Amino acid sequence: MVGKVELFLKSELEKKNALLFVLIDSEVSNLEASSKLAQDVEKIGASAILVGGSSATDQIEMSQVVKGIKQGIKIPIILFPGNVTGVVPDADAILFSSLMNSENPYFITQAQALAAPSVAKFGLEPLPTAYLVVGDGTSAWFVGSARGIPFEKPKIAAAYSLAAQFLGMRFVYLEAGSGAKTHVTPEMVKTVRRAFNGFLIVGGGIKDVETAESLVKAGADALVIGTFLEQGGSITKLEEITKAIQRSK
Ligand code: 1GP
Repeated sequence: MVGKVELFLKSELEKKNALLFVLIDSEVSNLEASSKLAQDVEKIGASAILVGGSSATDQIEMSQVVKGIKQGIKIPIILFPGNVTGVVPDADAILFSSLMNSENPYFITQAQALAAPSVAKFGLEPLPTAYLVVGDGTSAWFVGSARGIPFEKPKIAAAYSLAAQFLGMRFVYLEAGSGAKTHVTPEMVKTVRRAFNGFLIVGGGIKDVETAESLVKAGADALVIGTFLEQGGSITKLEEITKAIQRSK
């Protein structure tokens, strides 16, 4: 069933061409910094805040960060869990993801089964997502036991995305990994775009206007940016990126 957050993202996409999601890792930013950051990025046009990541495992801290952020913003908070510990109350939705190219079935269906009752209990809107890890050497790749899709094999990513669509998933997240040295190629995004009809999220290693524009031109619906801000990137520069992707389709 399509819920409020998914409808909101779709309506944003009609207005904005492509969306910016900002990732807040609750283990990197403290509560105060996270709340301020969320407010700042909402002002410059971000459409959602993702909270989580593969190394964010302190559920209590994450819960406090989500609660704290929620008070100051109107855009949705979407959980981005790396494990069952990434499911906390007070968020609006969750990327209910299967790491389809994991070698460990735990990350394909078992964590999901363990987490599903809490998702229902907390009233989180599940966004059915194929999480595809591209390349290797990142935390998402290591923690998720992913057999990373090679950057230069876009057809493999497209095949997984088509399989995701056939399985009823409405979101694909092409993930190079947080702080990745190499971002997903526009060629891969283009190939996936041709195969997959749903909402296409791309993230990992994006930190400049040129890259962001090329990924959106290739067909990304939303870009996720995290490390750029964690490493002191300015809101002004993020605003430039946001403006560029909102006009570059
Ligand atoms: C990581 O795709 C997200 O899961 C964001 O990546 O931290 O490299 O921006 P960065």
